[in-house]
Amino acid sequence: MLRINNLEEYHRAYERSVQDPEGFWADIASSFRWQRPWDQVVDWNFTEPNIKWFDGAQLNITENCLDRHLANHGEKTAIIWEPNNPDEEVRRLTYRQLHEQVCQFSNVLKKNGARKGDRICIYLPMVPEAVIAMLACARIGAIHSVVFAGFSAQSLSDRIQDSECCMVITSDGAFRGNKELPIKEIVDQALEVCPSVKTVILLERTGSNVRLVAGRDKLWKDEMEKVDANCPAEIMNSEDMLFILYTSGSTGKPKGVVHTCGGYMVYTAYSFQNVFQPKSDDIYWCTADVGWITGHSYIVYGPLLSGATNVLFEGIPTWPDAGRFWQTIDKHRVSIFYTAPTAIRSLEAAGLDFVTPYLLDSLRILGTVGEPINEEAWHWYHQHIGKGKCPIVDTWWQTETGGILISPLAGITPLKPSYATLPLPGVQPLLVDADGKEITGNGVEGNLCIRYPWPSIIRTTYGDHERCRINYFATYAGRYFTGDGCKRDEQGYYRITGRVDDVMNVSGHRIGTAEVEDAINQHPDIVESAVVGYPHTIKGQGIYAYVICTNELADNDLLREEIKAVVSRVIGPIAKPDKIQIVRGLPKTRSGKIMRRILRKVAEGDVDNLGDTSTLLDPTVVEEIKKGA
Ligand code: 7RM
Repeated sequence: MLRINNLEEYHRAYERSVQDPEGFWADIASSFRWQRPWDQVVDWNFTEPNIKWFDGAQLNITENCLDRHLANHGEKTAIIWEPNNPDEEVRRLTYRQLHEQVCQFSNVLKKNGARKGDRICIYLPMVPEAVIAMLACARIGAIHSVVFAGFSAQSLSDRIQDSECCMVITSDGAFRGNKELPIKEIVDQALEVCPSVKTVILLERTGSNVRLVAGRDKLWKDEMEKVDANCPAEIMNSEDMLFILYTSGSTGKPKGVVHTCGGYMVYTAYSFQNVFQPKSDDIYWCTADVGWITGHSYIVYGPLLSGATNVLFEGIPTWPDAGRFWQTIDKHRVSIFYTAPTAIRSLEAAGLDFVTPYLLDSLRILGTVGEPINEEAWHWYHQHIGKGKCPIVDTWWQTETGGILISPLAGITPLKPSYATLPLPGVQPLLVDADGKEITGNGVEGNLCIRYPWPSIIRTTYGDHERCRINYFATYAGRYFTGDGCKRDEQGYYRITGRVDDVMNVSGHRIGTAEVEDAINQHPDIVESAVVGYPHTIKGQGIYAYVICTNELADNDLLREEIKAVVSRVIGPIAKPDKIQIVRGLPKTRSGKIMRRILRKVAEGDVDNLGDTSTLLDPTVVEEIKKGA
């Protein structure tokens, strides 16, 4: 693995990755275990798009995550599981134990009819079995589709149906702070409309009473007893699908982003090692959920490929109190800590009394991901958590990029608060204007594109390649378009300023405005709605909904509560609007398009700078909206 050790090596690696990308990536890839070498390093065009990395090569990613480590550090701890309740016992799994569990559960999957290429849905809380289930799928060549266990039954069934999963791996319930979620009930409800699912494997986590459907539902522990732990890894082609992960776009329902085996393996390991610069005795903790891409790439694959020791956290940052993160860092002597700006801001707001009881002296490196970090939060994190001595890696990337594309390398790249700084070697960013013309030079701002593929770039959106083309490759011909706005400062450092499309980022969660509108419109009293994001001090963005009702209602507050309940039921609590304004009309152009720019301005409270409203069909609606804001 080509590990960069200083700034000069970074510049040299970067230069080589541009001059000779194939040689560069071939060298990196050569440090993995392949069953057969590749015929070609990369073969690509961004027109169809058709992108292949290490084509012709054969491998299994789990041999690289597990088997490869057994000879020299099988007894090293792979996972330290910190339960929701700090008084419950911690679980530890060595690489050898994890390997054994994964092999055994792979046999459970096979015994229940799962085969290479089948899609398997995983809907689990943050327990070691979530990691075991993902790796077991990968071991037998089944494609995992992890759904965050905070999503509703409808969101779950949409995802299961879209990729026709044959199996769901889930639990009875989930502990989240002082709440207990009825996971199995949600699955049962979802499966009423999912005929493709023949088997449910149920992990007992909370011990709550659940109904088992005869012939369909089987207990994890019973199934494990029926099989042994000997399971050779399925031989996969480099471009075989590894997983599908659903993410929100600017239109329609969430789409299934597809990642494939070889390139994803090479890039997650490479980026993990270079961004976080882990040493063999580091304790690494990424606070994301495995239901998001951050959990896939930087809890499961990147760290395990690198033989790291990984903390897996079941709980939430604010329970039993807002000191939970800091207490847990001391408890496990965490040295690399990776979290989201929204968590930092909410813990900052809780006050230093929750921080000062803890030493935090094990920390060496800090990271952030998911949304822009404001300077204020950056300094608080740096000073009060890192005690002024830990570099912060502000890592920019996306579900579609598979791994971190722009970030400092810890301890190597000079930092600049709120800047993701420089691209990793192999990543070629460019800024374009609205017409797609490249903006060259420094001290500029534009839309962020990438001009050359990297190994973990999205391959397709499941079942709908055209959508992948339109979303990412058609806006600017020959470029991958990220959907983000971006500044490049005088020094050439990048700062991602946020989405330029109709995707919101609420507490680091990606939510499409269209999805929320569709959910709101399910309320019987709503005729039409328009949703925009607005600046929110803790969440980064809040959700602002403008709604038109069928007729005047007696109780508007009741309506607001009902709308929130509908959105929770249809999507999940993370998509609940923060503000709901009842309006009589929406600002539309003569062609019927909603002018979201105006709605965003009003939601921001900037009602005096609405810009040109002359193309509006009925300018009086704007006056009314301004008054009602
Ligand atoms: C990893 C992840 C992707 C969107 C992306 C950005 C935003 C992510 C940063 C960031 C500023 C960052 N995947 N984003 N990281 N914005 N600075 N360091 O979050 O698919 O869920 O979201 O998140 O807008 O396009 S994601």
